[in-house]
Amino acid sequence: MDFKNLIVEIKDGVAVITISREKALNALNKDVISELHKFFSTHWMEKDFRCVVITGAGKAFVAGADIGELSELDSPGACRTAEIGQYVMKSIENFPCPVIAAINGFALGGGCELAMACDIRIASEKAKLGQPEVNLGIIPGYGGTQRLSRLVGKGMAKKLIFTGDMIGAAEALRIGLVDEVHPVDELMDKVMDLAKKIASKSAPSLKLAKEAINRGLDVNLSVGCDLEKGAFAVNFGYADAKEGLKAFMEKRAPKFKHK
Ligand code: CO8
Repeated sequence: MDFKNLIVEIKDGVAVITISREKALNALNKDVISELHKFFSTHWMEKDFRCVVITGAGKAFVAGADIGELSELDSPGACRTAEIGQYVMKSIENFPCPVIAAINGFALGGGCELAMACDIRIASEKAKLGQPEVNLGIIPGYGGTQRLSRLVGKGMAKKLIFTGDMIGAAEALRIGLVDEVHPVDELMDKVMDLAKKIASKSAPSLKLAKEAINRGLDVNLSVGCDLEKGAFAVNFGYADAKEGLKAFMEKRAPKFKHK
């Protein structure tokens, strides 16, 4: 698949997507959004990888939506732009394998929203995160008002969104916006270790676990446990479940076929 703004490398069961629009700190313009859409909507039945990593080229993860493009929008245009961007964020959130954000630098506005649509966020010590939209007289539009409060709680989300302040990686870790922080030169090794470990598990069980967690967060505990029960039952229809359980009984490592 040919992209102008994404570099995609697939190795050891992991697809690494590097957003590469360095002159604008990887800002999400229409082309980047459309290429992300292309990747996440056409790889549903992918056999070559079982985990995805998203990172940015240069000193930024993603410094936001493209401000030049935003400055041209009227109200219907803003609605459509938010709709398309949110659709892409949801396609990442619902992608049938785990997606890790490797936050190498600035993750601001739409960049922070992109990271929040991923399953796990790992940051470098130099990362800076925030929702600075109020500084531009606008609000987040790619799900930030919704996902940030779910991740860090209502008060902290309001503080970040109302002030537009950037926070460093240590503070992001403290409030639960990122899950791990590593020195800059170790970031990708740590992320790849985690991604390869995840990719070594059974693909159907990763997919079912991701679905159960995501859907469960939108419903009450009792309905969530019902969802889990259904997913648990479905899981037993896959050969990998038989293999994993059998391998334990036979005191050997499982050989998952991802089906
Ligand atoms: N959009 C477009 N260009 C950008 C962006 C951006 N978000 N961020 C940086 N750039 C460009 C700069 O204009 C500059 O270009 P040039 O060299 O041509 O002047 C280049 O990238 C390098 O940037 P700086 O020189 O500013 O680099 P610094 O290291 O001095 O500063 C910062 C880095 C602090 C990250 C700074 O660039 C900055 O503040 N950027 C804007 C951050 C921001 O406000 N992001 C939020 C944008 S709004 C948003 O994301 C809304 C999401 C929802 C949209 C919903 C659709 C309706």
